[in-house]
Amino acid sequence: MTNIQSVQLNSITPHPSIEYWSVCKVEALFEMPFLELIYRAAQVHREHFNPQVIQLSTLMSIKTGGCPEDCGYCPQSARYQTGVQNQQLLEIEEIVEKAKIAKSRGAARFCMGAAWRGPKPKDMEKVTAIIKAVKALGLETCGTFGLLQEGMAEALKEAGLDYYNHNLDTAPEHYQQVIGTRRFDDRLSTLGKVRKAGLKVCCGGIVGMNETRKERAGLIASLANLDPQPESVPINQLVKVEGTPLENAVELDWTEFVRTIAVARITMPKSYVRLSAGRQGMAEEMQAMCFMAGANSIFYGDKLLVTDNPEEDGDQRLMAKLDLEPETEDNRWALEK
Ligand code: SAM
Ligand code: DTB
Ligand code: SF4
Repeated sequence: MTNIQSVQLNSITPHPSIEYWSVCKVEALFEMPFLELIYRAAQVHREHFNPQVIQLSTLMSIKTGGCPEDCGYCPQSARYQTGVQNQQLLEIEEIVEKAKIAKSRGAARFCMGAAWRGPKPKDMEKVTAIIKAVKALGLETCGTFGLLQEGMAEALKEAGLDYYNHNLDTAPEHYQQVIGTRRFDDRLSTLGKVRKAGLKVCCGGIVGMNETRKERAGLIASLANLDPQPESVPINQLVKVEGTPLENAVELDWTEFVRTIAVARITMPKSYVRLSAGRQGMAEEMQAMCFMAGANSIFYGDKLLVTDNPEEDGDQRLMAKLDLEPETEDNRWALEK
């Protein structure tokens, strides 16, 4: 265990854009005494955000299953028998209907996911029309469509996309153990295109994929060293789906997941840290601890892409018990603070 004093205090104060996070420095945060780590993360959270507020995003799968990639965690890969029903790109009307419902239930952002390695040029006309229609409802828009070819990020931006979600997923050293059909650098290259087009970046990863703590620190360091840092950082706990290569991954202790949230908060002080996949199996107490550790965003709605998420009613009850409110333009503190 690291002595609290040995983790330099200046590593939690401003200038993230010029601070380099070595894996060692991130590992040292992971090794802090648990409650000190949470306390430190809670302090950083309060420097930049209203701690009573949670950003709500609703997810919808707009193209499901049949993906050619071999991501070892994913129920939508065509290579694994997971029972997921394939569905071609949905029609605009069906997506707009779901987006309206999400908005009426209090979601501020609508995230659309497609089980592609990346969009084909022929998909872009329909995808951009979908984004325009959702944006017209007055929702923030986010898309996660995989690797982008030249010019695609600009077309998405032009259509009204606010955020692009593209996760690093795991540490560079662990990447090839989980995914064989692309490289970590391919992800960085798409993230570069997304930034260049002026889109906001949503980029995070998954924990609980048999990685070591050092590899978890490697994932967080890779995210924190993106310059600028991502506006939004989803931290997913692996949803173990039968039929995927990771269905029997070793269960991580809950404290290790909460530590990961806290370390993400400390290293990326101005980013929204989203407590993402895996909430369905989490006790309310654990989720509350994640909020204390600096998580300030969730996926809201009873489905993620193909797996279950807590019901909206349950989330509303939990937020009420914790005196948390959904984020609106009025209760949000300036990101630049
Ligand atoms: N195909 C695109 C891609 O891979 O970027 C977009 C959709 S993909 C399903 C989006 C993200 O979902 C992945 O990057 C991964 O982080 C997350 N994900 C997929 N399956 C998961 C699982 N079983 N548990 C937790 N997160 C998962
Ligand atoms: C992210 O980081 N997590 C979301 C979203 N971005 C697209 C996806 C979670 C997927 C969980 C498994 C499933 O339902 O497919
Ligand atoms: Fe395809 Fe994305 Fe699933 Fe990988 S994570 S198999 S790229 S849908």
